[in-house]
Amino acid sequence: MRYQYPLLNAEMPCRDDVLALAPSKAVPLLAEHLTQCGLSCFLDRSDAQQRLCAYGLDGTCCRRCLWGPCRVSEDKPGICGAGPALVVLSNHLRMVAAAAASHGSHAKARLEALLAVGEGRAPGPIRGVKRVEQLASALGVPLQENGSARPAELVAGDLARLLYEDLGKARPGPMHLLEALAPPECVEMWRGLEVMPTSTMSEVFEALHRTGLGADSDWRNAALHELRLTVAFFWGAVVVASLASEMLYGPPVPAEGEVGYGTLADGQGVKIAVHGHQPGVAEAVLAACEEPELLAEARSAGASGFDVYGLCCTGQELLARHGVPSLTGILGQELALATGALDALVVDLQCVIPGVMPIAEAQGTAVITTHDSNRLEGAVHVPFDVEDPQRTARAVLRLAIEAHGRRRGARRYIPATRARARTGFDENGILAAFGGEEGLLSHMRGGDIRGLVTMVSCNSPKVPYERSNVVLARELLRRGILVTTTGCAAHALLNDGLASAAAREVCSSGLRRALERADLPPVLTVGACVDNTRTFFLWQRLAAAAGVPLWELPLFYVGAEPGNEKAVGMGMAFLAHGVSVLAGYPLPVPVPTARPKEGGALDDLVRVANPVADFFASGVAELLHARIVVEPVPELAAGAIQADFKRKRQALGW
Ligand code: XCC
Repeated sequence: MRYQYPLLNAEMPCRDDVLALAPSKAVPLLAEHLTQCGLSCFLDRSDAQQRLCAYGLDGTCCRRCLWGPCRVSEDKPGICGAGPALVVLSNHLRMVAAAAASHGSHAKARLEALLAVGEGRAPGPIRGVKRVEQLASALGVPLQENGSARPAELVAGDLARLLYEDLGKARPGPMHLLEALAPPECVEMWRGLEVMPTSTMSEVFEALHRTGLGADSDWRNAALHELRLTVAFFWGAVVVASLASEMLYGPPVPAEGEVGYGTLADGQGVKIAVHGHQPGVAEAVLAACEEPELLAEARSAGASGFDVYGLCCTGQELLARHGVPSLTGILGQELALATGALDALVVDLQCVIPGVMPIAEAQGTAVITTHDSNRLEGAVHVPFDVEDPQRTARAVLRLAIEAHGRRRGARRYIPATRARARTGFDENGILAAFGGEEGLLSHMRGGDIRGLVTMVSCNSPKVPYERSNVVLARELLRRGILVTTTGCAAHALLNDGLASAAAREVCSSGLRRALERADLPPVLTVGACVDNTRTFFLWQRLAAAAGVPLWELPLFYVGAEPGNEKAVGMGMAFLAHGVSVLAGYPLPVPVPTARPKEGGALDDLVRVANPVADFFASGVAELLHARIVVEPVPELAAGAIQADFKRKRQALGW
C-alpha cells in the first residue's frame, strides 16, 4: 500500500490499492465509470488529502480552545501545560460525546414519533405490541385500567415520557431503562466505580464542560467520566432508539431475497433509495408506494410502480422488517448514484456525505432531505411531518415520479453484482432457531461454536474498502466463530454472500453442523447500528442462562473499519459492559503500537505508547474485565480473537 505511517506502524491504501483489493467487483467498475464521466468519489479525495497530519492521527492535536491549535508531545506540552495523555483522552471523550449526541438525536426523533402516536396526534397502530408490553412490565407502566387492557398506544405514550427522562433529565437520579434492564453485575461494577449516569444529555453536557480550557486536567478522572457518558450513551440513547422503532414498526421479520448493486437492474418502477438512520420517512415511503393514486401517477410517467432500495442504516432497518433490497454502506453511496439507476435519493439523519451532490446532479437524480439537521446544498427539502408521515411520503414520491419522467432514457451502468441473503434476525429469532439459550450454550460448550463475535460499524478510507470486514468474517467463520452484524459492516458481509445459507461452506465443520441443524446462515444481520442492542440482549440472555457475567463468555465486539464517532461510542459501550473490543485501525482508539527505530532496519521496532494508550490496552481490564485490541490486519485480528476465546473457554472448563 502506498501511504506508510511509521508513527502508527500502519499503512493506508491509495485509490489503486482499493480498486485491486476491494472484495466487491462492483467497486472498481463504478469508480472507473465515475472517472470516465469526469466525476470523483471518496477514493480521489482521500488521495488528495494524503499525507494526513501526524498529530491528528496520534490524537495529540489539541484545538479545544483559542490559544492553539497545539501540537503536543512529551517534551512540548500545550500552551496551557496539557501533556499528550490529557489531550488524547480529552479528544477521545469529545468523540464519545458527539456519538451520544448523534444516537441521542436519533432517539429523540423516535420518541417524538412514539409520543405523537401515544397522544393520538399521529396515526397508529403500534406494531410492536409485544415490546410495548415487555417494557411496560419492566418499567412499571400499567397495562390495565379499571380491569380492562389499556390500548397499546396509550401505554407506548407513557413509555415515551419515561424514556425521554433517560435521554434528557438534568437533575441526578436513576435512569429507568438502565435500572430495569442492564445486567446486575454491570450495574454493581459501575456503582463501585461511581460512574452511574444521570441521562445522556446531561453526560454530554458534562463531557463538554470538563474538556474545556482549564477544567478537568486529571486524565484518569476524565476517563471515568468517559465511562459514565458511555453508559448513558447506551442506555439513554442507543437502546431507546432501537426499542422505540421496534415499538412503532415491530420486530425484524425473517426474509430471503437478494441484495447488492445488481438488484437495481430489476423492475421498471420509479427507483428510490432511502438513506440515513431513522426509519420514519422510509416506512412512510414504503407504505405510500402501495397507494392507488400514486401508482397511477407513476404509471403515467412511464414506470410500472415503485422500486425501493436501502442505503446505510435506514437500509438495514427496511431490510430487517420488510426484506427491501439493500445496496451498500456509507462509502458506497456515491457508487450507488454512479449507476445512474436511481430517480431519487431520500435521506433522513446521519452518514449522508456532501460528495453525493455532484454525482446526483450529473445523473438527474432528485435528492430529497427530510430533517433540518441533515440538509444538503442543492437538495429539495421536504420536512418530515411527525403527525402526518404519509403527507411527507406522498410529496417525496411525487418528486421521485417527476425525476423519473425527466430522466427517461438516462444511461445506466449497473454492475451485475448481487448476492442471496437471509435477513430479519433478532435475539428471539436466533435463540428460537437454536432451541433456546440452553440449545445455543450446548453448541458452545461442546465446541461446535467456539464463541460469538459481532461485526459492527462503518467503512474507512484508512483500510482497503470493505476488505477488513469481509476477510475477518471469513476467518472467524473458518475458526468456528458465529457472527452477528449491523450497519455498514453488515452491507459488506451481505454483498459478499455471507448471509446466505450457501455460505455455510466457509465455516468450520462444527459451526456448519450447528447452523444446518438450526437452519441459519453463518452471518446473522440484526439491523442498524442502534440494533446492536439485539446482539447485546442475545449475549445478556446467554450469560444469565450460563450463570456467569458477560466477561467470562467467549464474546468479542469488532469494529474493523471504524469511521464515524458513533463507532467509537459503540465500542466503548460494549467495553463498559465487560466485552473486549477489536478495532481495525490504530485510531481513534489510542493504543500502544510499535514503530521502526530511527535509522534502524524496517523490522527493528520500538514500542510507542502513552499512559492513555496503556490504559485502554490493559489497565482498563482492572476496572471492566475487558480491553481494546487494535489489529488492522484481518487475518491476525482473527487469531487474536481466537486466542482470547481459547483462554476463556479453558477458564470455563469448556
Ligand atoms: Fe454510518 Fe449507520 Fe457507521 Fe455506517 S455503520 S457509517 S455510523 S451508517 Ni452505523
